[in-house]
Amino acid sequence: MKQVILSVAVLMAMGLTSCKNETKKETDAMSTEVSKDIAMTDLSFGVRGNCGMCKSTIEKAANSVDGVASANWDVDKKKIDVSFDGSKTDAMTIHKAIAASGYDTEKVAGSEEAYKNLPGCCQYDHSMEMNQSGETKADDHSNHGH
Ligand SMILES: [Cu+2]
Repeated sequence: MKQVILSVAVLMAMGLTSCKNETKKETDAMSTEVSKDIAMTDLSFGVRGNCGMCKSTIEKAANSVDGVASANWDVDKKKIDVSFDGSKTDAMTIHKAIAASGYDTEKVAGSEEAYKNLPGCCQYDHSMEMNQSGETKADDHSNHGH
C-alpha cells in the first residue's frame, strides 16, 4: 500500500516538474524580447548658438528625430547631450536635423536659409568656438557689437 502511494506521489511530482519546465520556457522568451528595447546611446557634440531661444530650437530639432529620447543643449558650453535608440537612428541623422534648423554642429554646417530666418539675437557668430569649458564668459562680450 505504501509503495502505491509513493509511486503516485512520484508521478505527480514528475507531472509538476514538466509543467514548470513549460512555463519557464515561456517566460524566458518574453524576457529576451523586453531586453531588446533598452539600448540607449549617449552622445555629446558641439553646436553653435547664443541664447535660450537657440536652446529650444536646437533641442526641438534633435527631438524631432525618431528614436531620440532626450536632448539638452548647454548655452555656456555650446554643446549638446543627446540620448537616442541606436536601432532607430544614428549620430549623423541628428547632426543633419540640427543643421537643417540653422545651427552649425561639429560635423555639419547649418543651413544658410534657416539661419537667415532666425531671430536677430540668435544669428550666432560662425567662428564661435564649440565645446567650450563654460568659464569664458568674458569672451562673449567681445563679439557683442553694441
Ligand atoms: Cu538665440
